[in-house]
Amino acid sequence: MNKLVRTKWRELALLVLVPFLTSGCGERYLIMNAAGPVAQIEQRLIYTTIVLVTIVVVPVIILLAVIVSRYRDTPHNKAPYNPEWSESKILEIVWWGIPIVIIGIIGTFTVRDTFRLTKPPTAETPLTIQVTSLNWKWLFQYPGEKIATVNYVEIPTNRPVEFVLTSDAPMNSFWVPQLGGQEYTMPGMAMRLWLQADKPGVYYGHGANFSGQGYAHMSFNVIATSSTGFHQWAQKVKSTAPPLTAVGYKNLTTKQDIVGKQEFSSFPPGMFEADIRINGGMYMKHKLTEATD
Ligand SMILES: [Cu+2]
Repeated sequence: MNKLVRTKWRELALLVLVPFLTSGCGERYLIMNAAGPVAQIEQRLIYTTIVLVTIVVVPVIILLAVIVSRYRDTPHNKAPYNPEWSESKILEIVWWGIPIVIIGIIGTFTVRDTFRLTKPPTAETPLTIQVTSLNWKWLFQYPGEKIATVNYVEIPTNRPVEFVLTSDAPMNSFWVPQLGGQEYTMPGMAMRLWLQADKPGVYYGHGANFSGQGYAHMSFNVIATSSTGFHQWAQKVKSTAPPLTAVGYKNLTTKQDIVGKQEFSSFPPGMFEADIRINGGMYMKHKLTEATD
């Protein structure tokens, strides 16, 4: 090996090793740092799938290497050569049977968890938050507290939150990796996503669907605090923030601005439902949980 090639190999090794060794398995991998029951169920499903898929993938890769090295065309190859061979019942059973069983197991777990997550994760009284994706911001309305926020959302811990999602702009997707999987926001439709935070903290959220120019700025924080902290915060917004008027909402939807955090002490009643109707759609078929609080 000449010197140049050796240097190249060393560089390549560093390139692969440094990010691998310095990243650890820490906070950076949000999806593997579940902070609530929904994300925990999904994380378990991901691990189960990884294990089951490994049962197929690893032997196949090993077999590939073995076959390539054993049967390759070299002058003194001693590998058996059997041109009349046509079938093997045992092999057919192995390579059809094992994948079928594995797909069956993954499918069973996936269906079970999918149905489980369409319901509130725990028995506590849920909190409803209506979410609208706009160009290039997120609007959150609290029908129970009658307050609204832009680009951040505060929730109580240990209580299921029912996010009802729509869009008054291109389709987007609402995703808070540490709390659970994503759900689409679509104009004229109301979609439902149950999430819950077990630990107080600030959780990163982002639009998970490319929706155009300002998409990169569509991130928001989910701030989870105790029940008392949440009520104090709601009271503070109620008493200090300006109201969101119909004109103000129109500005939010029509102006394609990138804005920071905002909060509002009130909003025009029925705005969320009207927004879905205006976009030619219908409200969720299933009755929403009564807004409590
Ligand atoms: Cu749809």
